Amino acid sequence: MLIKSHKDGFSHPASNEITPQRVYEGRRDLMKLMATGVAGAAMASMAVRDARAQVARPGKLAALAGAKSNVPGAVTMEKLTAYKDITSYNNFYEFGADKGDPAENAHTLKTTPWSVEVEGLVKKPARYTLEDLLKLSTQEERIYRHRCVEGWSMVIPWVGYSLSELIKKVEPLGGAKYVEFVTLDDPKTMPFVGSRVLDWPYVEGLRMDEALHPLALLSFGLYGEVLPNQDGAPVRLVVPWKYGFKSGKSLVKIRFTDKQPATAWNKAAPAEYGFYSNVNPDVDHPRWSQATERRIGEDGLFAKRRKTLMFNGYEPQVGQLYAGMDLKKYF
Ligand SMILES: Nc1nc2c(c(=O)[nH]1)N[C@H]1C(S)=C(S)[C@@H](COP(=O)(O)O)O[C@H]1N2
Ligand SMILES: [Mo]
Repeated sequence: MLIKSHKDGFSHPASNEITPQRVYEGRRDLMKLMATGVAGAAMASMAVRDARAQVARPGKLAALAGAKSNVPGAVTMEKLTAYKDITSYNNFYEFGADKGDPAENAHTLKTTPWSVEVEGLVKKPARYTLEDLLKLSTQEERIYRHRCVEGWSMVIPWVGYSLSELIKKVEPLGGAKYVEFVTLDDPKTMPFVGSRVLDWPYVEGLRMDEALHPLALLSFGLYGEVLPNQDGAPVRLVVPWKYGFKSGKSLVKIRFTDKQPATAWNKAAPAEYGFYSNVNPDVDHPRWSQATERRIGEDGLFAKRRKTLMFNGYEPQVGQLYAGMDLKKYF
């Protein structure tokens, strides 16, 4: 059943007890009720709830509304990972290599002013300010599974719109076969870009048809709020059928090219991280199996690892992109 009990969602806790996740889930329950036509007095409390949420938000993040998505596969009904886990267990090497480092260090990231340069093989190269980007298309909520190559996973309610919306606006030329994503490389605000783990800036890439797939998301928020810095503020990519490292954070440049981009992890360890990096339980990492995953938040004593799904469960939507390709060779 989709409808949850009222007990947890609609009680009236003191404002200091409200976490972004509780506010959000209350709203989510309400939306489900409204969809079934059962909403009543609960609606009136929404404004109050929102006002309280402003006070209760620890990071003082602004609300970012996302309409429901109609893109097939864009909303999984699986249990959401807690806001706290999504924002405190991160990979963002510019701020350190431990999972807790980004939450601790990324407050130095300066997200205003911000702009994204669109260049290369396009008819309309342009520099988009963040404000331009936010207005470019309708923000939607996408609830995606997120699978890190290290073997853990989450379920994250992102807010954003399909990357294809931006691509259509800039009109790629016929010769554009790939898209390169360059992320911020600022030694003044990012303490670890001097480290030699990676060749900075962090660069990622997609084939043009992958970039145009409606599930490839340009994201500005999560849990109905703007992205916290540690999750890639103010704008990042989310490619749900690929390992997490394909989803570059804090994007500053999008470049259209005729050659497969040299990507950060592929350059650092080509035998371990391929260009495609589609989630694939049958292709192990040279140092560990990819057959199963640990869902963050489920790590109690009796928690079982889950089976990892082909293309992270998005095979019905994206399988066609790879028809006839040897996925062991093009891993
Ligand atoms: N710029 C940049 N983007 C990045 C990374 C990074 O280190 N730097 N890490 C990647 C990896 S390995 C993962 S799993 C995801 C993590 O995103 P999250 O912390 O929002 O869950 O971001 C990806 N994007
Ligand atoms: Mo990752």
